[in-house]
Amino acid sequence: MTSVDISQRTIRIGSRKSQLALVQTYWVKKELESHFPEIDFEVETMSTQGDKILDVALAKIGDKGLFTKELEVGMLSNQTDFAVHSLKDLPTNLPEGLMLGCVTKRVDPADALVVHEKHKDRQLHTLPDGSVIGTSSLRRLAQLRHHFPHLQFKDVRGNVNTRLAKLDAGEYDAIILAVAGLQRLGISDRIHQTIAPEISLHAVGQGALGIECREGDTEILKVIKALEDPETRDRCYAERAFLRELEGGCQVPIGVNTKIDEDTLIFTGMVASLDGSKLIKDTISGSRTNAEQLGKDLANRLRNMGADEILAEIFAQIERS
Ligand code: DPM
Repeated sequence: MTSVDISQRTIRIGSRKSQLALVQTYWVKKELESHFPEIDFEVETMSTQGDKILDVALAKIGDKGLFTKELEVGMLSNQTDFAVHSLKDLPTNLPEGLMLGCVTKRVDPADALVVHEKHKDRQLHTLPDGSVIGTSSLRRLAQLRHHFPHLQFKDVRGNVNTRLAKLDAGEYDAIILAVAGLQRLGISDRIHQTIAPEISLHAVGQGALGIECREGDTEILKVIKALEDPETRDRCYAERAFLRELEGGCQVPIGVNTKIDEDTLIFTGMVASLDGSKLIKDTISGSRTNAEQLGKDLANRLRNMGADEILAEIFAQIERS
């Protein structure tokens, strides 16, 4: 096999244009430049469908690569060499010819409560009856409804900054955002309460970055693998196998929590009905070398505990809408 001399080549990175996407992509670029000072990296920005459609609830548009498709076309047409995503936005099944080449070290995967100034002395359980919480995540909605029936929920779309502006303008009493996004944007001071996993399990892949590249592009793979964190990778592969087995995307309230203790992976997963009235949750543990199998096994356990019915109900509801 003739190998291309990678140092002769400029590597092009595809990214969305949002501030968070750019922060993430430039972080990857900077890290790779320090590993490979001889290589030139260039960023190419693109808008995705998810950036353009801002007036429709996330769950209604579906989840077939809403935030990733245009970046994938860029790679398949050799316009770019790899793309940086929030791993939680990357579907569990990728288009033919592409692969998940690297999972970076995860930061705090929890969700955060961000409140309007007038509620600065309150927490989720002490917010006044009927307080309006902004989120378009069915996962957050179902779990919070389950624990806090006194709250109301309203859709909120747009990037993190747009959401914060809507909150500050008084459209909501509070909103829920990922801790990771707020930290990366340098606005962790907006985190009012970190939501414990006992209340709300995070999304699959939350807090990690996923780097997608062409299948079999060994030169590019070698480069991006430099940023892989094996512990995050095993946890996220298990989480993604769990989600794939449940055929869930962002249309279904599914949450997870994973930990690695020595060589053991401890995995909690849950499936809830949209109104939060039914919530099925269980924990499995086993060797981290079987990460994906553990994810599948947990999914099947939840199915046997009744998740199947919940999912069927939700899919029927989506069909009707
Ligand atoms: C996905 C969801 C959301 C994003 C659904 C979910 C949140 C949507 C909402 C799949 N993608 O979490 O249940 O709250 O209305 C997104 C964010 C980040 C990546 C923003 C956020 C940053 C955090 C990270 C949007 N994707 O969740 O606050 O890297 O994990």
